[in-house]
Amino acid sequence: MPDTDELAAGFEAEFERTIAADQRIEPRDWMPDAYRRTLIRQIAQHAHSEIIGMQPEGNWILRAPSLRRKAILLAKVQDEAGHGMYLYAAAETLGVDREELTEKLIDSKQKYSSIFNYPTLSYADIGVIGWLVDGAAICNQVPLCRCSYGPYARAMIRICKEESFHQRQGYELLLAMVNGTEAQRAMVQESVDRWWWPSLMMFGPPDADSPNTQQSMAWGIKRHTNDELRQRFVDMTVPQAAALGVTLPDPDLRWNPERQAHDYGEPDWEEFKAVLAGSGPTNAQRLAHRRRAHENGAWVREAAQAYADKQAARSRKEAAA
Ligand code: BYC
Repeated sequence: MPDTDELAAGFEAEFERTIAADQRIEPRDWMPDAYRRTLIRQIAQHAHSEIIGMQPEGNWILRAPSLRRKAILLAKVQDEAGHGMYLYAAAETLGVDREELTEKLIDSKQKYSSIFNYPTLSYADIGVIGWLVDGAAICNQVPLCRCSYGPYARAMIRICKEESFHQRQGYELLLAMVNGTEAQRAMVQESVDRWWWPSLMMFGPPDADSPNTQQSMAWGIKRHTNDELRQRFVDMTVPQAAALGVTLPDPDLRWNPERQAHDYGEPDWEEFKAVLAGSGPTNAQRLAHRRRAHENGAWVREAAQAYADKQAARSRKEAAA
């Protein structure tokens, strides 16, 4: 019989083999604690982002300018709720429950994406969030469909399909606005000016300051570095901005024929750190709203628990009869 150390070494070797062969780790498989912790951190942060991310756009549902625009926005915000649910479900396969993750979010012990700490000041922000924020999300998330952890990778496939749809609806809205009045065009440009830099920050700190990238890439959780994905986003977005007739607010942005990529300016990393530390323009408001929603939902959780208890008692009685 192998002793405990031999068994542990065997499990670890199997894990390493699976990662090296680019196959998926599933919930039943042995995995190192640090791999599990990294996934819980990233998936929880991702789920929280989807849930908090409903707030900036939700702010415009009652003020959407037509029934069609309202229906589109409602559907998009509902999709974000669905993404949050898939992701909490993926996190649960790692042994944490949603209640615990929600508590951590509202106690500020876990993060959510920096981007949702900025306010939505005009209706153009709805189009720009779809175009830039969902656009950045797609660049970041498509490679996550190949993440080494099966449940996360599978959740990302559906999420990415919906995010591409969101990006197109945002772009379509902006196309309508830039083909409208001078005031509408100015509204779009003003919104792009506010969202451009925060969108670049979504990809995380520069590679040199990213403590998790190297290990996450070795484990196949991340497939590209933060800077690689940021570059991909800039290159994808520049021609889309030209087609819309808007200017991206970066004087250093230009095509570099040698690199076959755009050079671009440095985001304000001090601002990024301040937002992560909780002092962004809407951090306090977003968390207060989430706390309120959680408290207001207490009766739903209690009712669901009472129903589950009743069903369980009935099954026990039937089994005993
Ligand atoms: N915001 O070592 P790093 C959406 C944290 S929602 C906040 O590079 P990592 C949508 C990072 O967590 C889409 N925190 O980390 C929804 C780490 O924290 P710790 C949201 C950030 O994990 C509604 C520390 O900084 N997408 O699309 O290797 C409406 C050091 O960073 C951020 C995801 O969540 C940030 N921007 O890489 C519309 C994607 N960046 O260790 C749209 C999944 C970094 O101090 N996540 N941090 O606790 C990822 O791909 C990776 O976690 C990241 C960061 C690329 C974001």
